[in-house]
Amino acid sequence: MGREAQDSGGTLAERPPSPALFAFTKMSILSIERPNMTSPANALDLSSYWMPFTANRQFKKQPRILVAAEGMHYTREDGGRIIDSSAGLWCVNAGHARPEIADAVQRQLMTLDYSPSFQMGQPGAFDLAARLARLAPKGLDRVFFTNSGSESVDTALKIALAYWKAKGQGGRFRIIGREKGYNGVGFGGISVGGLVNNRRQFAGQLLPAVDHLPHTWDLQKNAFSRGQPEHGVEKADALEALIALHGADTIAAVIVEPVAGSAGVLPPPKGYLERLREITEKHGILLIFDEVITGFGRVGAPFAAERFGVTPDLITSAKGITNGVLPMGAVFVRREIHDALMTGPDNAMELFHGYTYSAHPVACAAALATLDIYEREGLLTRVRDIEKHFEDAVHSLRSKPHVLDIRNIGLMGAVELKPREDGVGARAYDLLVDCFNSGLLIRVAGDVIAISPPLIVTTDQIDDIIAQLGAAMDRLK
Ligand code: PXG
Repeated sequence: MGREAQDSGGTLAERPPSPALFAFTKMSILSIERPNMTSPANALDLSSYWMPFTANRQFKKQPRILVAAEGMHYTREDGGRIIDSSAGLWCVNAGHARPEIADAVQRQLMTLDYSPSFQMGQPGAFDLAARLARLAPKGLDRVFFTNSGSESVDTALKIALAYWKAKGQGGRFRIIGREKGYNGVGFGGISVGGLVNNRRQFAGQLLPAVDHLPHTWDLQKNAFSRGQPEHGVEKADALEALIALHGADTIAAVIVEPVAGSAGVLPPPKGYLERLREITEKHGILLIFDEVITGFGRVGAPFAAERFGVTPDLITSAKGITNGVLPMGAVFVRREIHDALMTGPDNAMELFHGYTYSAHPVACAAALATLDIYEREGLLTRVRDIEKHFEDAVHSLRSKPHVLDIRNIGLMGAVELKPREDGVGARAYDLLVDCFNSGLLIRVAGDVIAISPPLIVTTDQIDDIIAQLGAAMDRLK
């Protein structure tokens, strides 16, 4: 028995194998035959794991367990393969199980597994920041590392506040978010965000000096829009009204997703982001784009800022930065904002902020290997070549039962269903279960089905996803 085994009271090898792991091992060996296996979930103890954003009791009565993934597909515990139409949770942009990333991670683990990020550095952090700075819109070439989108959002908000303090304008403390916005789940993120379910359990302790722009969803005028909707540029003018109400000199920043993701794919109305930029510039307010979903190629450019030709002052990112394989996020900051904080004596810390795992060496290695793949395979711009095919495919579902709206931009599509009498989300949940069992992983939010496959998806695979989804919609009550 090895020393570790004695110390820890048992290695993995000594314990009875987890049923899921057992299933996976069996499947790897028998992957050609793919035998019908009985459900190992029956043997799993499901009780201790409190699952995030999940109806735990419903799930545990009818669990859906994934045990492996490769390329465009997941493998269920019964050995069935299902095509991934959501890139995991919008993050696996280069597809699953890329050996280059696995190799880089393994090498890094055996070279420098962890190193402190405060008062110390490691080469990967500097390499990655420099590389990301070259990808980012011009001027946003200073990079702060986090471990998630939520941390990126809170970091960006804190940088915005610290910037104004450093400029002697600490009276600019107010932050403007947007209705239906999803900016993660930290207190900062849910305060500026605008999805009521994410806020109401915590109401009473949200950030106080926050206001919201109206959302841009307009079914009456924009239903079944392809790409950016025609109507709604004037929704940006609401910022002028908030400025008139609060005074520009109290507003630090405006934060919006360039394309609202979790709210159900709401592309910006034509001219809307330009108008927001114009107004923020006029009043000296910082503009933050939350690109946790749209960053890293999802809309056909490294960042949505580049796709739409509107440059904010800060960009938050995460997800696709490591192809989803390890947690990481990054905040891109305009150089002048960074430089405004680089004042005072050299031995003074400029920003009292950071995480134990900021610029984690293994995450940096994964991100560098991911960027290699993105660049080598042209994935950060590939979506421009396939988005017309994707758009036509998604909109071909228009005549299916229960469809209320269809929207798309880049490789983000949404099919919104009419809610059923037994509750918002019930119909889409039934669809998710049917799809899962019949061979398709979809992501639903309320009654909106979001389709956002890995950026490696072929046009044939897009057709397969839409055919499977359409067939499941035909079966839907
Ligand atoms: N900002 C945006 C725009 C996001 O979409 C976050 C911040 C928070 O990221 P983290 O890494 O803290 O989760 C997100 C996350 C979905 C879905 O299906 C969306 C997200 C996460 C999980 C599911 O809509 N977005």
